[in-house]
Amino acid sequence: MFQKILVANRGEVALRVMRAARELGIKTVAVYSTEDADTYPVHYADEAVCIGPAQSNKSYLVIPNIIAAAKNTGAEAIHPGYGFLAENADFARACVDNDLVFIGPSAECIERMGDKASARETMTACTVPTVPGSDGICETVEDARAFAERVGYPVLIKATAGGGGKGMREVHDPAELEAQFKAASSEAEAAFGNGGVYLEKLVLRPRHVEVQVLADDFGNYISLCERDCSIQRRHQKLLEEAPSPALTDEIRRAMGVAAVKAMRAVEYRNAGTVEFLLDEGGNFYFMEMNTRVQVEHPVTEMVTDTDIIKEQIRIAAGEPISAADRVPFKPIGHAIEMRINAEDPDHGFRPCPGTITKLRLPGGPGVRVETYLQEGSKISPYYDSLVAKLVCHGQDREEAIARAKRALDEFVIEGIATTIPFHKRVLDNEVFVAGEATTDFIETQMGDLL
Ligand code: MV4
Repeated sequence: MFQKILVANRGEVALRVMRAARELGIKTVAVYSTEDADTYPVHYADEAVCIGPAQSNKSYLVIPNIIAAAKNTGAEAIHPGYGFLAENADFARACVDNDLVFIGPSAECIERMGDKASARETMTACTVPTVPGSDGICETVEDARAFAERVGYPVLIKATAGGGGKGMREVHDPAELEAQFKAASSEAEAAFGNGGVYLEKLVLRPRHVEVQVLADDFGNYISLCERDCSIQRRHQKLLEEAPSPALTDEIRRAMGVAAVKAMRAVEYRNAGTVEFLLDEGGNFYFMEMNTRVQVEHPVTEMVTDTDIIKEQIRIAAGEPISAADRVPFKPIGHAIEMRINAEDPDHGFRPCPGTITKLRLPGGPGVRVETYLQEGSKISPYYDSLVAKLVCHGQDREEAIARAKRALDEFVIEGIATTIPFHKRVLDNEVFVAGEATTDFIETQMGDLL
């Protein structure tokens, strides 16, 4: 096992990783921008190294500074958290080139899954279901038109360098195809420097269901069941739950098998997630593979009684997954995560940086709060607005919802606006309570918020 690791991140995830390391008897090194000098994760770490000014592209995204911090402190491995450099193949490679272990998959896997058209081709080749569409990039409008006619309208044009919804265009009428193709391609070129697009049949009113997988050096590939992340606004997830209320045991099993097949096909190592779209007929299709640990991992931890971050560290150190003797996993009860963002839901979710003047965290059975906040904490305008995650577990979905409402009522954050009032409304919504929310939930059910 490692003696010391560096955490290349900030905020709640930096703290989460350090807590796991400490339980494993590993010393931790924090890196921080001048803006974050006085935050809890920096104080919590055994050592801390300043890597630059507030702007991420001068601190948390500067690969040489982070590598130097690791070398100078004698860290043996780097955990990237999520966001920042977590899915940057150059960073994974820079670690390896400097004799540091990157706690995540290989640079090759990151690269291969980062290109969405090639990820799709890889999945089709290993018989993981994909939405009918183009095999690879559509070079010309004529290409796109041929595929659209084959699979039938409506279709969705997607950027191969995209993901997370950027550079995506729906086409409902053949007459719009050319304009939307050109728009998607130039948007992708501007955003990613890669104008490549591909095409899929549009799945109507889908749910977003993703499977958490762990893979070690000993050939163990295990599925930790799924999360339902259908409650999103402009591709930002707001509430996630496990298990998905939309899956039967049969679909759950089939989706787990498909996810493991996807991971094996690319010889994946460490923790990863396979995203699927689930249609109204119970059919599921591969969307993307996320080659990092995700914000919503705690709901999976709660329903599988695992510590995903500790498993990641064990795997990276060449040890077997400790949960490997507990397969197949069957979810235990139900868990819901609510993202508490420093955003004002009454004003289009606009970011609300500021100082926390009062803070009371909820507690009691089945309640977990992931946060780096303390009374007096300043929420910086330089970074994303996630300030806490409230994760509630119950014996069943009904108890998890009741607990989540109770915990939200206990939660006091003064000095900034947060998404707490939004979550209270979701938990009271009849479509959500019935377990029937699809990806258009916020638009169709919370319309008055927009
Ligand atoms: C789709 C789709 C419908 N049909 N693909 C959005 C981001 C990217 N991960 C894939 N996305 C979608 N792909 C086909 N063929 C609908 C979406 C989509 C979506 C997916 C998951 C969660 C929220 C979403 C919101 C809008 C669109």
